[in-house]
Amino acid sequence: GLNLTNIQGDILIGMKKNKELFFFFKIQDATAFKSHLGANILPLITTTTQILSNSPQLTTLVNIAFSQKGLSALGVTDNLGDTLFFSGQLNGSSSFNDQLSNWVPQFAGSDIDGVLLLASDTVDNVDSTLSTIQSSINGSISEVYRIQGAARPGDQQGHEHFGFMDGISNPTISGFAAPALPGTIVHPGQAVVAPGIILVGEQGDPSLSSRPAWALDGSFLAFRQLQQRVPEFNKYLLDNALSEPNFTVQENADLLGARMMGRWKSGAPIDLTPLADDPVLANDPNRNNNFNYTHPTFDIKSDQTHCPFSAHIRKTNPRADLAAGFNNHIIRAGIPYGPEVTSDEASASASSTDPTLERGLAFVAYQSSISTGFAFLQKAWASNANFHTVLHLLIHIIPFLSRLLQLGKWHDHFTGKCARTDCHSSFFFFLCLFKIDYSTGEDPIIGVAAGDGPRHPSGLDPQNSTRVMTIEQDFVVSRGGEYFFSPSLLALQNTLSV
Ligand code: N7H
Repeated sequence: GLNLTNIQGDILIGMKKNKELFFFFKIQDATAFKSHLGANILPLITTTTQILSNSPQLTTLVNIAFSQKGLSALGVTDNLGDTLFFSGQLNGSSSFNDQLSNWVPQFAGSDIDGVLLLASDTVDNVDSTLSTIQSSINGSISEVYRIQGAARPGDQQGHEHFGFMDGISNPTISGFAAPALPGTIVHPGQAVVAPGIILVGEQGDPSLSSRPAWALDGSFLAFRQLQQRVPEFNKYLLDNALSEPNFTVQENADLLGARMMGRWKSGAPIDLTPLADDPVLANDPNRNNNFNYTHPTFDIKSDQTHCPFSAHIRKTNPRADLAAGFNNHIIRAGIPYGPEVTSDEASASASSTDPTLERGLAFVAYQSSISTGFAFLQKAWASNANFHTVLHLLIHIIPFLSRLLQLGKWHDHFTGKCARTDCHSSFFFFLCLFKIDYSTGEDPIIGVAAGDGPRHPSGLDPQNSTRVMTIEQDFVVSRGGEYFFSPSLLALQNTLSV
């Protein structure tokens, strides 16, 4: 079984507190820091077991993770077997279509050796734990940058800045669920993946053979500071409200937002409730994740009446769309940062240009391989306008081949009996294969087009699934980030602090 006292608490279950500080640091004195890491920080590190036992003395939860630079500074020469981690996020930034001019200078620099994650109910608790750590480690690390994350106030708690409930769907790993441990119950529809998809060195780790032994039960933490342009997002929804009959403009704007996300703001999945929000469904953990885009009498390869292919949650977890299954899973553990939208911002100007009002998501994803996890979801799925296009081609290629075998049925295709509605009008079948509107387009939430140009998601309009919408401006802007390794407690003790 898994050794849950050896696994840092944020990885499998999340620290789930209303305040979380990300304290990015540089190691100033490696020898001194190593001894403090073992003597002063290690005893404060919150394990998975401690979070599951919900022990009341856990006022502030503490986790720590290191960048490749940090491991090198500590004299660790082993290669952890993850090329993106090894080269650092800055080196790969162009492959995300990130604009470096938007990067926070500290992420674009070379000083970040590690990050302390401190989570608690209040900022005061977080600050006092940070000062305890700082005074005990005696200047052996210095602050490079910090992000104070905070759950949104009032009834928006648990919702991210666009207003959508977050943190509903995360995979769990096999061998973790235990009836006696309430936090580990598997809910209907939740993906259960091999432990090595999230934890390095465990069964199912795609690079199992290239890991140093001490890396066992660690996980790669992909951190991104993702700014959200909330007034611009809301304005786009209103300006481009859909045209469902008998809906008000606001209802048609909300519908567009729900179709971009794949969930209503409450969290109810549109695959189960396509045209109206359902807060009761949203709050039922046995139903709110129990869908996979299949429906009786429904062609999953073409039908977007329930959920568009381009919707954020369908792009980043295509569920039954990929019938053969896939190993591209991450566990998300982020938290919002920044202030609420002010009335000024929300009014006519609808712009978020004041840097003191920056808000967004302190995005955290855990996985055993950044290239099959976070980077794959972002690049191969979210930002890839053609993700799902392959599926569309397949549904044409397969009937095409089968028609070649049953020549008598060729006729069906040209007379409109082909399953694809948008194929009917097409006289020449092969032209249909190359029709540009088979492109699903980018994820309207987090997708970024090449050169940061306009995005063109399709499928958002339930009245016309081939309609392509143009989004000139990104609603989520990468302000940069870094890749870290969150080691096991044994590794902190026996490898990193000696
Ligand atoms: Fe996303 N959002 O509020 O708009 N995300 N996300 N995400 N996301 C999800 O199902 C959001 C980002 C995933 O299993 C929900 O738990 C925002 C990145 C995955 O069905 C909401 C940002 C990546 C899922 C948001 C952002 C992902 C998911 C629905 C950036 C990976 C689960 C709540 C500012 C590259 C999909 C839920 C599933 C869900 C939002 C970023 C991935 C509301 C605002 C960068 C895998």
